[in-house]
Amino acid sequence: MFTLERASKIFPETLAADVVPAVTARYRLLSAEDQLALIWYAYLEMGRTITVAAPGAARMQFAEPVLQQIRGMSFAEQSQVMCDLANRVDTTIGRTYAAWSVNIKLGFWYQLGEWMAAGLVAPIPEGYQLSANASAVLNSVKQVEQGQQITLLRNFVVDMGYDPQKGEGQRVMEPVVAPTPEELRKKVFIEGVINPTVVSYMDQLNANDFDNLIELFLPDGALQPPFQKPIVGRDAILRFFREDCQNLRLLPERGFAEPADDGFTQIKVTGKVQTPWFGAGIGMNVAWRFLLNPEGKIYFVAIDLLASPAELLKFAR
Ligand code: ECH
Ligand code: GLY
Ligand code: GLY
Repeated sequence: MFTLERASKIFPETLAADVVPAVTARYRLLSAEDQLALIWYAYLEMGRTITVAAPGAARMQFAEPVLQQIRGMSFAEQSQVMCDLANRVDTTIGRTYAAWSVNIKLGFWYQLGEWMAAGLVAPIPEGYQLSANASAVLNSVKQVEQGQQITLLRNFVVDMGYDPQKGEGQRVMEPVVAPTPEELRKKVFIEGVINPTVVSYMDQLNANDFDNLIELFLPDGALQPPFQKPIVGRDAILRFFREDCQNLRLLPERGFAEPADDGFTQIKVTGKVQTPWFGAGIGMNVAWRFLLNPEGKIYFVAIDLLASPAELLKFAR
């Protein structure tokens, strides 16, 4: 019998970008001032490449009241709010922030960054000196590939605010878009994989067709996002899809299927993923590791952010 524990170990040769949790851990040890300055420098370094379409979306209405409140403050108060968010202090804004979905949090900081650049919100003080540790972390951020950089930035932003429920509560999220109409869907082609569950998974996620997508999973199935614990059960997975997975672009390239114990099938696919925040500008190298039951339902799927592009071609037997 497969357990989640065992399922999560399929295709053990897959090399994930462990540099991401390593750098995140070092970042967490820095002072709030250093954290904010480091993110600012990293963000500038990346040329502030966010596509304008993403933050302009419906999500901004949720952050708007807090953004306006902050805009009305003095520079000293604004700096305090930002430090409190980074320090995860229990404040009203900290609690509001923590209850937002990831995309609302990202949109909030995107707006603050624009206002900082325009001089409307307290900038990082001119000539601010990063501590030696913060400089070292910033250097590490600069050295990793772009897909890993944006994963780091996303982690930093997700970590902020004060969440009394430690992630267990209901989140404020943007509305769910309608699925792409059938005739407008682009279908994937995966070299080496004709498995209909895997192909449907890619096509339905690309079409934001979450209600059909969830039907591919077993009731006790699980999905493990990069660097996270598995999300278990259809309800929780569906909530995750609706909250965090709109408008993703999955570009699977190739894969490999083989029989596993008890009539199960394990399938590894590699390729790229684009987020609406950066569009085609940044392709993240990922692997999907599927474990399907004898009826072709998903018992487990892990998404790994790969250590390097070389991993895209690694299918050890
Ligand atoms: C400024 C200074 C002060 C402090 C801060 C600032 C602003 C920072 C800003 C940061 C913006 C960062 C952004 C990052 C976005 C990252 C998105 C990523 C998405 C990855 C998605 C993946 C999807 C994989 C999946 C697949 C599946 O099959 C199942 C679902 C799922 C500068 C003001 C803070 C503005 C916008 C990394 C990999 C493929 C698991 C989701
Ligand atoms: N580009 C649309 C979105 O960000 O959701
Ligand atoms: N290559 C066979 C399959 O994907 O199912």
